[in-house]
Amino acid sequence: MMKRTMRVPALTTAALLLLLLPASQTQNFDPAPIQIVVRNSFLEEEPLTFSTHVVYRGILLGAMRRLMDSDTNFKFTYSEDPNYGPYLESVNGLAGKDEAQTYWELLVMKPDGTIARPDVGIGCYIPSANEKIVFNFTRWTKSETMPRRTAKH
Ligand code: B12
Repeated sequence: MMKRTMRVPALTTAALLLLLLPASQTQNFDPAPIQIVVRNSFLEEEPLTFSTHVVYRGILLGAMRRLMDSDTNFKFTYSEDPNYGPYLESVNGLAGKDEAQTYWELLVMKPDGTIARPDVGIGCYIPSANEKIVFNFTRWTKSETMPRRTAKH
């Protein structure tokens, strides 16, 4: 009997609290839709665009794997760096080559059109909803490798 009278007010209070929470404080755990754009900076070709998603706070590599499993037009390979994790080696059969100083650069276009160059790779980057992840096949410049031991780029 005692238990019953304690429970009802506690539940009511919890329900009331939920109702009173401002929308800004309720979290959205939905998957985030993103696009993956594959671009070769040496060719005039139209970039390829794919739609996929990341799970809540999921990493880009997860979305790439999901896309590769569901769409035969998107393939990639990566190697495992002992310090920095997954390094994107090839996309759709085209691989970066040290001798030619080519690599797949990771860029991100935000919904407002601004382009950023993440300072982490595909295994650490956590995309936000509606970002366009751009894999840009390009060549690195001397300034990117000269300050090897000290600088960031
Ligand atoms: C040179 C360099 C590059 C060159 C490497 C070319 C080459 N073959 O020499 C190029 C331009 C290709 C490059 C690319 C990228 N890089 Co870089 N790179 C460096 C730099 C300046 C020096 C690395 C080096 O030569 N070390 C000395 C050698 C002897 O050691 P090493 O272990 O053999 O070095 C290898 C690894 O560092 C690897 N590598 C280089 N960059 C990256 C990035 C990732 C994510 C991985 C897994 C491996 C990796 O390539 C090196 C040569 O084989 C470092 C910063 C620094 N000062 O250390 C950043 C650094 C390692 N790069 C970084 C990043 C973020 C990237 C990119 C993701 C940038 C982008 N947005 O596109 C891409 C990788 C994209 C991909 N395909 O996965 C970050 C990594 C941070 C992190 N925790 O993930 C660093 C620390 C710079 C930073 N922003 O702080 N990079």
